[in-house]
Amino acid sequence: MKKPNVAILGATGAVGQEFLQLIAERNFPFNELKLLASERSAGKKIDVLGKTYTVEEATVDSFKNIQIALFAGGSASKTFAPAAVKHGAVVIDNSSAFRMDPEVPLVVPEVNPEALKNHKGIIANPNCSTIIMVMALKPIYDAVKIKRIVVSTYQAVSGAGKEAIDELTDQVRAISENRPAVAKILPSAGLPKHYQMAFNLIPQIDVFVEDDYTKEEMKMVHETHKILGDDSIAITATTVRVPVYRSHSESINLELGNRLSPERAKELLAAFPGVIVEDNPAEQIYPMPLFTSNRDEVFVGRIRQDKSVPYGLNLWVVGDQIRKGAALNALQIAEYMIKHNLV
Ligand code: 3JN
Repeated sequence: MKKPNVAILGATGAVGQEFLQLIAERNFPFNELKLLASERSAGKKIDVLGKTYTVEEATVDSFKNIQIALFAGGSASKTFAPAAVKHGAVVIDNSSAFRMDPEVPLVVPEVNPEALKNHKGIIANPNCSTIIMVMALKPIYDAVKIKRIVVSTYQAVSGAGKEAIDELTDQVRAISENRPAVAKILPSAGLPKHYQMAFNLIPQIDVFVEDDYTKEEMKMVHETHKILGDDSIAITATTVRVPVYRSHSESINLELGNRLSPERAKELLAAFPGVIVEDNPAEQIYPMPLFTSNRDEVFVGRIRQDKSVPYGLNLWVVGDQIRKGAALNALQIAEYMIKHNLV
């Protein structure tokens, strides 16, 4: 196809800004670029590749003559995705609005690109914690299947937005200056109670839903089933906010369908596109969020046998949740669709 006209909805937020950075970095092909946001951000000027763009207020008519619409996430997706599709655009949406819709592909390009084939206009980008986990699971799943997953996450504050980043900074500064730390945002802005994030962990991400699990935990369960196309995997998740700015980490315990040595697991992971194995206990080499931020790949280390069950394996997985967990994955979907004439 000729170069697409691209619209970015939510261009001024963290994921929107990452889209723009990646479009420049990756030389993403586009003809026209339209930056859209809510009324509040309309009029802002943003430079992309040496050209200044003015952010426009998104309306249902913003998507006329757009071939690819990248949605940064949030509640606007529900309104604007059907409108964009009506105008003939393909929407790649970062929100959870359409993820579990059976008509909507939920895609990580390295894992299940085949799901894109029969799309109906909307493609869903999975939740960031899910993307980072399935990148490490896929090569193992293909080799020996997976019977059960026990995952605990250590999620950076940037996953909760810019206000949460500022809150952590303000709290650290206040505490170091012997002033009281103010908590108004975390675990989540709309909740009745807020807790100090600095020097603390908060075992709640998003609201509580079924059986005292959080919504984030249940997203990891349902989305992993859909992406791997296997509902028989037993999955349980605990999602935790940690005082880290960027990059989510995950401790993943697996019960496999067959024997797989840690050495073979390392080989399979190292050969998987988009994964880097960082694992050398003798040299104290393992992934850490401070060093994986602004990187495209998902990093896996601490790969070792879990001897408490017949075929157990432990992994420590870290990835930049704004890149691979959001904007990069969505852009890779767009690149794949352009390459395979699916737009
Ligand atoms: O908290 C995090 O680290 C990730 C947050 C994800 C998120 C936050 C608000 C709404 C999502 C998501 O992508 O699942 C959504 C949503 O679209 O439901």
